[in-house]
Amino acid sequence: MPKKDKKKKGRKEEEPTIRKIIFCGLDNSGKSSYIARLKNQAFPSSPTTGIDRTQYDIFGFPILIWDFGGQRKLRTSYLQKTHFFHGTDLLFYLIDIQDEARFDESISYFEKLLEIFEERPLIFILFHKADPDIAESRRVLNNIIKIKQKLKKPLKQFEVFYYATTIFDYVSVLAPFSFALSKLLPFAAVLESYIINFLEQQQLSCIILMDKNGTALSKVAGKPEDLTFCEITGIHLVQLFEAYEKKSMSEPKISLRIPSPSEGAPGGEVLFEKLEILKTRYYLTILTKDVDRIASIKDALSEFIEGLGKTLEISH
Ligand SMILES: Nc1nc2c(ncn2[C@@H]2O[C@H](COP(=O)(O)OP(=O)(O)OP(=O)(O)O)[C@@H](O)[C@H]2O)c(=O)[nH]1
Ligand SMILES: [Mg+2]
Repeated sequence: MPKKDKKKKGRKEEEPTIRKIIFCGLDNSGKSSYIARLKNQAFPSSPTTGIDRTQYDIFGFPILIWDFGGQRKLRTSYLQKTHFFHGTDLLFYLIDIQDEARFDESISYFEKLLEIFEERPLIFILFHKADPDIAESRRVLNNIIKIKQKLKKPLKQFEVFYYATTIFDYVSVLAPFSFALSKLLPFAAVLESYIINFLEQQQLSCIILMDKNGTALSKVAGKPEDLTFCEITGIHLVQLFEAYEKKSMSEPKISLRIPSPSEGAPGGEVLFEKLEILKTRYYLTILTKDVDRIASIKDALSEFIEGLGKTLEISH
């Protein structure tokens, strides 16, 4: 569970709180590919030969990601050297949902891992390789039910979240990670209430704050369909702006009018803003259905963004 680092002697300021997220699962389950997709990096060309550690900063707040290579001899060694797992806040466990022949092997490894934890991390189980053409198939859905049933008992004492993911659907990769961050970041609740306040004040349909990889750090919406619409639109705009950034091109001011195709369907005006907080780029996607109020929303936006930066700097 989240913990505060100890103060070091002779230092007035507290060290930043560090969160540890670990990725486990059998070899070939797709852990490194999932992490690479999350960070918009090249896919790995070979299996992980040990533990790959990387740092992911959110508003200057360090998150350590540990990718535990899953080959058999590595798994055996982790189960003997359990100190690797100390201080874990959150565990992502990936199961290749297409590899039926290895379900029992994966469940057995997972059960052994669960026995190691004295402090109980949050558990995110990813039914991975649920590729778009098979995600809704009877085979995959049945496999998910079967595995969940088998894990019920060993997971009794844990808080667990399940997702079906695939590297071929970027939103499926981002969704569990965004939710995981909202569970770990101490300022998530403050940030969310600040954003809800603006949503209500301006009668907006949705607001999403993303980092430069498109990971949602906070998202609020009245209706789930508006959230999905805004999320997909926002992710693509983030990628567009990041591509401009790489070529050192200055980005345009974006305001997109996307009319609803039918009564009640998502649509409206999308405002998109790049922000700089603690020297890092973040992006704000806003959806309103009341296009006549665009001018007054834009007027209020700069104050909202300024307050957002302050909220985050203070909570940090
Ligand atoms: N169809 C499909 N293949 C995937 C997906 N994610 C990863 N793969 C493939 O699965 C294989 C293994 O991926 P890795 O990311 O190296 O697996 P890993 O879990 O890190 O494996 P180890 O490092 O050995 O533990 C690669 O060929 C990937 O291209 C997915 O969502 N769908
Ligand atoms: Mg790997």
